[in-house]
Parts: sequence; structure tokens; C-alpha cells
Amino acid sequence: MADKGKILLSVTGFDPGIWKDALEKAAPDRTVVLEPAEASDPEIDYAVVWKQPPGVLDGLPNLKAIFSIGAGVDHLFAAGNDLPDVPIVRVVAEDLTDRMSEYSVWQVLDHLRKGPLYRDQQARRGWHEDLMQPAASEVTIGILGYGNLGRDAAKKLIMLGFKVIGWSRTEKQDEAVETFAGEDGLAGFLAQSDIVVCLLPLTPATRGILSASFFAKMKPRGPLGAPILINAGRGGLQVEADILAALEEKRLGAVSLDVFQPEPLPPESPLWTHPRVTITPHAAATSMPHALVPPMVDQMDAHDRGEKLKNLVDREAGY
Ligand code: NDP
Ligand code: OXD
Repeated sequence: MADKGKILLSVTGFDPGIWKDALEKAAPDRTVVLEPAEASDPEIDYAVVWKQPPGVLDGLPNLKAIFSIGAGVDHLFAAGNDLPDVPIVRVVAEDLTDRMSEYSVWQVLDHLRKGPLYRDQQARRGWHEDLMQPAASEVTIGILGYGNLGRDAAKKLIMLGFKVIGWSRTEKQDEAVETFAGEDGLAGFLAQSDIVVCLLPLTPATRGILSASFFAKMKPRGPLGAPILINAGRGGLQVEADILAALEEKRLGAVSLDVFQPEPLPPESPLWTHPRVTITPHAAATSMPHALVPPMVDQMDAHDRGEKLKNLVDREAGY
């Protein structure tokens, strides 16, 4: 029996059906409505969104909070509208974190163990062992964006024997990981990193950070040759033309990119066919409704009981 109010579900880019089913299962006492809803439905008190169309959250008089379907919230701010002044909750969930760390570990190991080289050899039936094979302990992984996902990836990479360092906006104290912060800390961080794993959010401060000036600060040579970039943060962090130029100049040895701007990556992009570029289709961590929806509904119930919401977005910082 639905009597606790309504949840507005507004997603673009994929079928909302599985999210609607999961919300209805987890919140049988709430009604789930799909956008376009009545523009000013006073019964809507929560919104669950991914890339909502502009204006869809305006004019809901009793909206209490917005829940992002993903860990990143740039999609919310990108809609070109002023968001209502209510708390914004993002995803922090073991399921998503584990999937992201799987991706980071997978790509790091693929580069360590010469995956691109051996796949190329296989295509040509070539048989040549590359004896320049460093051990994990000789390789430093720089986690760019030492937040929730970055810390988990670091823990798992350390277990494999890598040295890991981290970069964040604010200073951190961490026993296992040397940390760097802010613009002043970036050069020191890059000077040590053999592989940079980018897990930054896209904000006005981070947009376009993976550019020529960033690549110029990277360590020129290391145990893997030129440094490697893995980006699973957001496409807007990277300047694709600068990545291609850095690959040509051998400032970058190879890159793995999961995110692009725009997505899907257009068929004419030269990244598709570059031999030192590995592409995945924003697949580093799928948001799974069965894992992410029940904690969202728990938070709605807790908020209705007067408890504080967790995993809130800092609007000023943009993440
Ligand atoms: P967090 O907010 O927990 O961590 C973000 C980290 O980035 C923090 O360490 C933060 O610093 C740092 N940071 C933010 N702005 C700056 C800046 N200007 N300079 C230096 N460091 C900065 O986010 P999550 O770890 O949960 O998620 C990170 C991102 O991963 C998401 O925003 C999303 O874009 C992406 N993502 C991609 C997925 C995919 O499938 N490809 C799936 C899930 C997420 P501080 O610690 O000081 O706040
Ligand atoms: C996220 C994503 O932000 O899937 O969770 O990209």
C-alpha cells in the first residue's frame, strides 16, 4: 500500500524500467512516477536521477532530497538548470566500489604484464617474450583522486605489491600511502607515478586536467618505459588531442580510457584505432539497481524519521 509519498525517477540514456522495478520492490509503500511528472506534484518528496532533462526538478514544492544513480554527480549539474536547494546524495556502495577497483586492478595489471604488446603479437602469430618485465614492487601507481574509489583501489593494488601514492584536493594522512594535495602537490605526485589511475570527479576545477601541461609534468621514463594513463573518472577530464599528441611524442606510453566526451565515443575518433589506446564503453563499474536502490530507500526512510542523510554532495566543490 503506497502511502509514504512519491519518488520521481528521471533518467536519460537508458531504459528506466529496471530502476523503477527495483524502487517499487524496495519501497512498496511509496509510488514511483516517471518524468515527465506533473510539473509541480506536491506529493513528490524524493527524486532519483541520472542526466535528468533540464527543468524537471524545478517547481516540486515538497522535494526533500535528490539521489544520484551514480557516484559522479556532474550529470546533475550539467542539465543547465539551477538545482532546487535540497540535499544531494550520491552513490557510495561496496558493489560499485568493488567493480571500480576491479577495473583499476585489471588495467594496471594489463599494462604491467604487456597485454597490448602480446595481443598485438597474437594477431600476427608472433612469439617473443619481452624480458623487460618489471615486478609490481618496482612500479609506482599514482591515484589521481584519492577519495572513496581511489582508497579502495589503492588497498587492492598494495596487496599486489605495487607502491601506491595518492593525490586529492585536501590534505590527507594515510599510513600506507604517501599523499599529495592541491595544485602545489601535483608535480611531486606526477614525478613519481609510473601509472596514473584517474578517479577524479568532473568539476569546474578538474575539467580538462589531463592535458599537455599535465603530461609534461609526468615522469619521463620508468620501469615500463614512458608513463601510462588510465582514466575511469569522466571524459571531460581529458583533452583527447593532447593525449594523442603525448602518445606520438612518447610522453605517454599507453592509455586506457573508460570515459569520453561525448559518449559514445564518435566512430571517427582516432582513439579507436590507436595501437596504444585501450577503450572500454564507460563500463568500469555498472550501477546495479539491486545493490544501489535498497540503501537509497533506507536513506529516504531514515530522513523521514529525522535522521541525517549520508554521502552528501558538496555543491560548492561540485562533487
Ligand atoms: P570521492 O568524492 O569519494 O573522491 C574524489 C576524490 O577526488 C577526492 O579525493 C577529492 O579530494 C579528489 N578531488 C576532487 N577535486 C579535486 C581537485 N580539484 N584537485 C585534487 N583532487 C580533487 O568520489 P569517488 O571516489 O566516489 O568517485 C570519483 C569519480 O569516479 C566520480 O565522481 C565519477 O566521475 C567516477 N566514476 C566513474 C565510474 C565509471 O564507471 N567509469 C563509476 C563510478 C564513479 P578530497 O579527498 O580532498 O575531497
Ligand atoms: C558513476 C558512473 O558515476 O557510473 O557511478 O559513472
